[in-house]
Amino acid sequence: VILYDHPASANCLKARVLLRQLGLPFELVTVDFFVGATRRPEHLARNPDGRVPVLELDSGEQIPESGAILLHLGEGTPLLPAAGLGRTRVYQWLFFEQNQVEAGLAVARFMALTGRDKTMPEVFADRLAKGRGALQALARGLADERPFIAGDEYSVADIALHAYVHCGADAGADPREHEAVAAWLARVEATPGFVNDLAPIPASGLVT
Ligand SMILES: N[C@@H](CCC(=O)N[C@@H](CS)C(=O)NCC(=O)O)C(=O)O
Repeated sequence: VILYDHPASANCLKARVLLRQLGLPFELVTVDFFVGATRRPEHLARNPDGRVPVLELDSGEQIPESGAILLHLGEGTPLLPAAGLGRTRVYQWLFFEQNQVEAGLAVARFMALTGRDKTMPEVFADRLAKGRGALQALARGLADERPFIAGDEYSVADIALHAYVHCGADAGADPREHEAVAAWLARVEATPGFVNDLAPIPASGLVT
């Protein structure tokens, strides 16, 4: 398989973590969104929404959206429960990740690390508040003392949430202020084969 990727994207990190934990061989192709490469025709043909990650299967089929990639690769593995309430819990947290964590914390972090917090302070404050709310919700979700977010077993929902939660302090929202979140992050990072190779945002991403 090919992963159309960017090393500084935590949405892409989700797919890299799962591919490695499943021991699947893959080729990484960087699509540099800092120079507009995600919006060129060849990438829009892979993903109508013009973003990474996109997973290309050996059949040539292409799968955009980090959550869809996790679900596709997780099928039939211990990281995705069989259909039923267990799987529904995984969906619950995957949708939460996209609506609250990705749209709040991830955007606030990107803005803070690229100087857009200064050029668009009201947008930044809004996204940061949303991100802080997401961390509080996650802490409540972990308060039942089960080890992982969807229950007793590590799942693709943990991989999805880890991506932008673990680096929330970059946005000014430290996830480790919540004891339950800190302990969960440590458990996720200790799962076999977990590699966090999220790269720093390149200088070309900074607003001048
Ligand atoms: N909902 C998508 C979001 C993907 C996304 O926002 N990707 C960013 C990088 S983290 C991107 O490709 N941005 C470039 C662009 O918008 O052109 C997912 O979860 O995969």
